[in-house]
Amino acid sequence: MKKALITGVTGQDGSYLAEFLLAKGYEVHGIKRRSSSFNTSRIDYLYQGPQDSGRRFFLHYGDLTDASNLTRILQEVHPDEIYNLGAQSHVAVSFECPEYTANVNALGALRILEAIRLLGFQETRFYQASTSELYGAPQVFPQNEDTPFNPRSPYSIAKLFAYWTTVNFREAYDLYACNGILFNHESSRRGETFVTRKITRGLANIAQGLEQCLYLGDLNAFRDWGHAKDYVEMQWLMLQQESPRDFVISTGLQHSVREFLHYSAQELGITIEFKGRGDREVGIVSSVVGESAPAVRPGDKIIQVDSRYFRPAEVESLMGDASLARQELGWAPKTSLKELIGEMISHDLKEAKRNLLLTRNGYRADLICEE
Ligand code: NDP
Ligand code: GDR
Repeated sequence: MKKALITGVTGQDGSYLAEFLLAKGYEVHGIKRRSSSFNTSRIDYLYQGPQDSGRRFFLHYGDLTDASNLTRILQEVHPDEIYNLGAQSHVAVSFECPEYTANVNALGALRILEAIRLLGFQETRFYQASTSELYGAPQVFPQNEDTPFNPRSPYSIAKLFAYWTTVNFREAYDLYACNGILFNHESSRRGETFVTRKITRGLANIAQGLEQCLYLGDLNAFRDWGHAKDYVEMQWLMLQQESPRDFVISTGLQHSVREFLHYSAQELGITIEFKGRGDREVGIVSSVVGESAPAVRPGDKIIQVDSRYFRPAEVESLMGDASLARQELGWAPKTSLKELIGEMISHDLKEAKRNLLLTRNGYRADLICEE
């Protein structure tokens, strides 16, 4: 039975990858951080108790900033494959915490690669979660494996270090180490502060009357959005090749944040018209059809641009060319943007309805805790 170790197993991709590898028959080990509240909600459904004789999913406490911990876990598990998905993954937050971001995203990758080398695990294969943010402000469209990098945030600068460290360990020590340069991928498990989930969750709450207005930053940024579930399969495939190589994974289509907003609103039967410019821009409801948004009326202001969400340096436009992955790995995205948005809205609408029901029926967390 093959063994995989996943850093960032509690995150969006980590949860899908763990599910995928377990279904393939792997023994899966994940590293989770100690936190004062539960942080395993995305993987709880995969949990197997210590009494389960067929147990193949194991969690270890650890942190990418802690080299001795990582080395010990590697030594104990001796994995065939390591997927380094752990990161401070929020670009805007990286401007607030640049040093921490560098420690986790840049040195974290180095720490794992050094542990592989020092333990003499020459057969262990390593996947690094690289990113389209490396391209930053690209001069070439669409971007592929040969497009020059031009990172524009502490997040992507740290990821650039990890990218080159991965290449360096491949060249210097002959390790099977490769980078997946993944463009944005989303799902109903996406963190709530990334723009897609912020939009689907915010609009669903507004539709049900739980919120009045959604505050957003740059609506004119363009991204190439795919589905996370499709993308983790590629992470695995990259480690199954004869020799290691870096691959771009993307859909090859781009849309603006504004378009994502329109499509999400449409799923709820809401049409929005934009008025004003810059940080004075607002989105007003022009019509509502169907029954998904009972709390919304024409004329409601439900979107407000807020300069607090602008970034010191913005990445305006990204679109990937995944021809190499198409050729070598048989890559083709399975989920369209419309399907992705449909899934996210449907999930967040269900959540909003549940929360509304709890609020209406007098649910009060403080009372329940006191019992
Ligand atoms: P998430 O933010 O959902 O997950 C990040 C994971 O990293 C979480 O499990 C988090 O733990 C963990 N983590 C954070 N800090 C540390 C640390 N110091 N030590 C150990 N673990 C840590 O990200 P995604 O799942 O979306 O992305 C996975 C990887 O892919 C990331 O490296 C990201 O940068 C990269 N990437 C993502 C893309 C995307 O569009 N999703 C595109 C390209 C690259 P906790 O749950 O406790 O916070
Ligand atoms: P990104 O994703 O920075 O591409 O990084 P995010 O969803 O945060 O931003 C995408 C674009 O939307 C604009 N935007 C907003 N973003 C957020 N978060 N909140 C807002 O209110 C808002 N309004 C507009 C942003 O300015 C940006 O242009 C993601 C992460 O998963 C990284 O880890 C990964 O490497 C890249 O995708 C590929």
